Amino acid sequence: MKSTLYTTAVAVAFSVTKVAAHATFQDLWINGYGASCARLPLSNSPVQDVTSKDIACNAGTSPVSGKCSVAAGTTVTVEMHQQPRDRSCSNEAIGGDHHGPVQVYMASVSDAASADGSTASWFKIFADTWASNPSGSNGDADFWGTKDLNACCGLMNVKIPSDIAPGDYLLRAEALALHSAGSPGQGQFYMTCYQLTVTGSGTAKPAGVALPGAYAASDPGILVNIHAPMSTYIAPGPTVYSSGSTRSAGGACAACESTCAVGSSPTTSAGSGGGSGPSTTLSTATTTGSGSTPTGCTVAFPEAAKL
Ligand SMILES: [Cu+2]
Repeated sequence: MKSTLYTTAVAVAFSVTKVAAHATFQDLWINGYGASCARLPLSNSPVQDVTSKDIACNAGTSPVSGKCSVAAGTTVTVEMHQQPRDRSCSNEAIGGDHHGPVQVYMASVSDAASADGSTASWFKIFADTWASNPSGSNGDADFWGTKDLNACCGLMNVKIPSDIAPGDYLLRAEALALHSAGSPGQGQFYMTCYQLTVTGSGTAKPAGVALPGAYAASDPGILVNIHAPMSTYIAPGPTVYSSGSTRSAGGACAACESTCAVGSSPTTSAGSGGGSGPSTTLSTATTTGSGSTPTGCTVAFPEAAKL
């Protein structure tokens, strides 16, 4: 599939060959506004070597200049598509029966605009993994995080824990596609790191794990045949941090997952800002500093250039 070029920056970032079905996490929505603080992957190809540094923030990515400011406790929304900003809900966010868990991590860093994710300490803040489908006969028919992404046009809500200390963080969204994972090394990881500055008065500094380090190719959630009946699924990595959140696979789309669309009004969500923002296009949210603009982002994504 040929990708449409949107902006110079995005076009350059996605200029390599695309493969249908594969996908990338792209924009981040904060209080209903799109924000650009993603270290966009250079292609939509997966990372499969869990011992590679690429498992942290995808292959070949570099820090970007923007940081997204977000209050602790805010529910943000990550967005995945096969092609850059292909928001057509008729195209699956991640296609090709790429079923598997969606998990999100954070790592406290001194400067999100320069931090190396492969040396960071990651704690898991969110998981939407697997649930049995009583009317299905195998794992393919069961409920998965990636199916929720597809059902919600690529959007998934993730709460930033309320109690974490303010400061810079990397936020890492990960989808793991398990369609070929019955063979070693064939689990497909799709991840993007976002650069955040978290505000608030929390004090928690959750213990983390290393990526690479926390995953092994033989983990039961990575080396697994989902084409057979499944009675359980153990997602890779540590347990979700106590103030993090989980979502039951197969649940309904909610809040931004249902309402965040280009040109729509922002929906009020937890955290500050958002409630009375402009109702025109999201590009108006690029302006910061007035009372009606969101507090969520320092750089809004350039929808006007695209649409
Ligand atoms: Cu694939």
